[in-house]
Amino acid sequence: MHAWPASEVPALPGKGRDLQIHDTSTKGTITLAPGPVARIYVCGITPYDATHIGHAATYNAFDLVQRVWLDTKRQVHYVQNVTDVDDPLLERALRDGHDWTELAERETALFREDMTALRMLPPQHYIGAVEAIPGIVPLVERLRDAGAAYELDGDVYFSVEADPHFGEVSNLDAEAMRLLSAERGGDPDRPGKKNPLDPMLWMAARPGEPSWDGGSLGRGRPGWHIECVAIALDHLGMGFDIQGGGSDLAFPHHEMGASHAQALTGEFPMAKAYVHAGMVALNGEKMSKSKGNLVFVSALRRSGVDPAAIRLALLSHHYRDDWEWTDEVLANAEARLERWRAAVSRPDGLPADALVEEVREALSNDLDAPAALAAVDRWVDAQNASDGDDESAPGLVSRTVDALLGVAL
Ligand code: 5CA
Ligand code: ZN
Repeated sequence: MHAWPASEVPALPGKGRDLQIHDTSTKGTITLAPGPVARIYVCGITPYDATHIGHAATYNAFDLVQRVWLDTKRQVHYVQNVTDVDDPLLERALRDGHDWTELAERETALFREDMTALRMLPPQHYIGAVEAIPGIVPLVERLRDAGAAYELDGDVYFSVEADPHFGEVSNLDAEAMRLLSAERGGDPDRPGKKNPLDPMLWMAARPGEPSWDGGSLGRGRPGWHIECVAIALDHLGMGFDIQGGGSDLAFPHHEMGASHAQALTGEFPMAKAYVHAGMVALNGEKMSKSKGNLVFVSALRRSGVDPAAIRLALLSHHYRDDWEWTDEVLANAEARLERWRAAVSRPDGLPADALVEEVREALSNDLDAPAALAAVDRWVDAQNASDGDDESAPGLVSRTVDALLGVAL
C-alpha cells in the first residue's frame, strides 16, 4: 500500500553522530554503525481506531532514529506494516456493523494524515498483512516442514522450543511470559499445545471470518508475529539495525518474531537492536483502544491544535519513559512553540553553531529529546534577551529544529 508524503529534511552543516540506543535484548546501550544504508522495521498500527497520542509518541521515537541517521548522510531503509486483518479489527467491525476492509482502509487513511501532519517521515515500504499473505504461507510451510511448527485442529502453531535463543529478546521469566501471552493475543490455556506460549502461525478459516488460500496449510489467515517477520525479511533481510515498537511489543510480539526468524534462518537476532518506547497514559492508565481512554491526534488537529505543538509535546518526554498526557503537557508545548517561533522570526541573532552540536549530541545519546529541547530553550532565552547580529543564526536554528526534531517553525 502507499505510505504518506515526506516532508523535506534540510541538510545541516558539519557532521552527524552515530546513534547510541538502548537495546531491550542486551539490556544495555549499543552504538549502531550501519553501512551506507541503515535498515529499520517499525511495527505499524492495527487500524480499527484512530491514531492516539500513545501511537504518535512511539512513531515519534523512530522518526528521530531516521533523522539522526539521515544527518550522518546515510540512506534509511524504513519498513512499516499495517495489521489490516487480526482479531481486534474483526471484532470491532462486527461490533459496529462495519465492513472490516472499509474500517481498516478508513483508519489507515486517517493514520497517514496524522503522520503527515506530524511530519513523521514515511517508510519506503508500507505493507499490509493481507498483501503479505502470499509471502507468509511459504514461511509457515517451511517452519512446519522443519519441525518447528505443528498442527492443532487445523491451526498451525510455532513451537518455541525450536529456538535455542527463545526468551533472549524480552528477558522475562516464565510466569511473566505466560501472563503477557494471555493479555496480548496469545492463548496459553488452549488444550493440546506443546508449550502454552506457542503462538499461532496460521489460523484455519472460521465461519463468518475472512480467509485466504494457504496452499498446503488450507484456507485461513496469518498469525500476528509471522506477519512482521515475513515483511521484514522480504524487505530488509536478516540482521537489520532496529526493530521498533512500544514496550508492549517486546513480549510476545518481538520475542516470537525473533524466534520465527531464528528457526527459519538459523540466525539470531533478527535485528541488531530491539528498541521499545514507553507507554503513554491518560487518567492514570495506559492509553489503549481496548480501554477507550484515548486522545486522538486527529481530534486535536480538528480542534485547532497546531501539529507542531503536538510534536513538541511528544518530544518533551524521553521515549523510554512511561508518561501521562495532560492538558498541561500540551499547554507547555504550545507556549514553547510560540517562544521558539518568536526567537527565529527575528532578522538576526546569537550564533547557533554550538546549538546544532548540542542537539546532535542529545539525540545520538539514546534519543534524548528533552535534552535537545532544553538546548534549544537555552538558545531561545538568550536570543530573546540579547541583540546578537548573526544573520544566519535564526535560519540555522529553524533548519536544525526541522531536520533533527521534525518541528517546522
Ligand atoms: N499492529 C501491531 C504491531 S505489528 C500493533 O501493536 N498495533 S497497535 O495499533 O496496537 O499499536 C501500534 C504501535 O503503537 C505499537 O508500537 C504499540 O506498542 C504502540 N502503542 C500502543 N499504545 C501505546 C501507548 N499507550 N503508548 C505508547 N505506544 C503505544
Ligand atoms: Zn509487528
